[in-house]
Amino acid sequence: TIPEVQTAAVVQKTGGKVQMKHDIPVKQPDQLAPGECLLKMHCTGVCHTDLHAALGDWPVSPVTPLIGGHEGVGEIVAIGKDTADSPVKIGDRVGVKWIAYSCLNCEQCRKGLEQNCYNVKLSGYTVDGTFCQYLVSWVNCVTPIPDGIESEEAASVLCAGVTVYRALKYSQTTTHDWIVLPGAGGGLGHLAVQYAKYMGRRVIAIDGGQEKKDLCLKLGADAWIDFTQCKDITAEIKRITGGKGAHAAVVTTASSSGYSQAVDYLRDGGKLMAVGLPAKAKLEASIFFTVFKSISILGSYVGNRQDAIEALEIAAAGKVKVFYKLDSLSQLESVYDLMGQGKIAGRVVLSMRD
Ligand code: 8ID
Ligand code: ZN
Repeated sequence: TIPEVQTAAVVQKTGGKVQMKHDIPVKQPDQLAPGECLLKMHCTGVCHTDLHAALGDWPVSPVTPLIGGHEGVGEIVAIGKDTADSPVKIGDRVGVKWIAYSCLNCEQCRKGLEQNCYNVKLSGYTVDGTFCQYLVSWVNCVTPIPDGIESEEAASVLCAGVTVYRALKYSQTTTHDWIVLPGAGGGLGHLAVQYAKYMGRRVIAIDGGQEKKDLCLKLGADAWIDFTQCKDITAEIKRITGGKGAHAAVVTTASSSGYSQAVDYLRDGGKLMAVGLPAKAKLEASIFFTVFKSISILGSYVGNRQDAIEALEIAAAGKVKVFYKLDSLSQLESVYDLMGQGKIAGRVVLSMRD
């Protein structure tokens, strides 16, 4: 049976605290529109994007009251009546990603750029997200979770995994190329290390502190640089790469400092994949050397449905593992505190199972 109300983690006003609310209405099966489905959530990862949303520090504001969260896994318990050609059915385990809904009919969708759909809905930003027990989603936009991967393991693949998988896929690098990963010890970064190694790249991991160093090296990074200690990151990367610099960088830091030397440490023809979303920062790069070195700077924004399926398949095959600490939904506020201080190695996943 589907309850009338549920528990969710709510931010009333951006910048405020997270409150656990126990009286949030659950949309009942007969209220679902065609194409909608209702999920009973198992768990959700906590992404740094959720913290940006809770703080309201981005140039585009989220809805309030805000139920955040956008890397969740649950089970379909109802589908709206008159839903035609649903690719999923009641009982299926599915994932919800940042792109809650894309129309699949506009120019961007037709080109496969579903992230940039003109009618997009964003989980935990423009529509309710996964920090709840029951969530309305859309049958065409949920991601089927393959057998052979636990929900808790799959959750963070749906944002962190998909995002770095796509950034690497479009980095125009090849086997044995050097990729620099600033933010390598964080949620996105630690998966980037693994997807990059799976793709046969050589990885220079950059982050701070012993725990993240141990994690990155355990996950297969070829070299490590501690940004809190290294005086000259460009020189160190040049040294590691035999004087030439790296072929690409996938920057996943939530602060702008991770971007600062990228154009300097890339070799000629290098690609800078911009992924991390510091609040108000500008990208600082020498125009002269961007041109003179034929550098490409590319923004990479989550991924489409196909990217999600591919990223999950690789994880379900055991090639990439989410390093996570399991907690309960009620701990979200303290997770944000640690995240803000850069103290989380890997991810935190919150359980909604009873
Ligand atoms: O589609 C996208 N482009 C997308 C998708 C998902 C998330 C973008 N993001 C954005 C988030 O909004 C956030 O701004 O990517 C950023 C990273 O998200 P995350 O991986 O969830 O955050 P985290 O777990 O806090 O990891 C960030 C890591 O960066 C390190 C920190 O120590 C932490 O481990 N870091 C920082 I902050 N400054 C650094 C620096 N200068 C640094 N590492 C190296 N050099
Ligand atoms: Zn995210």
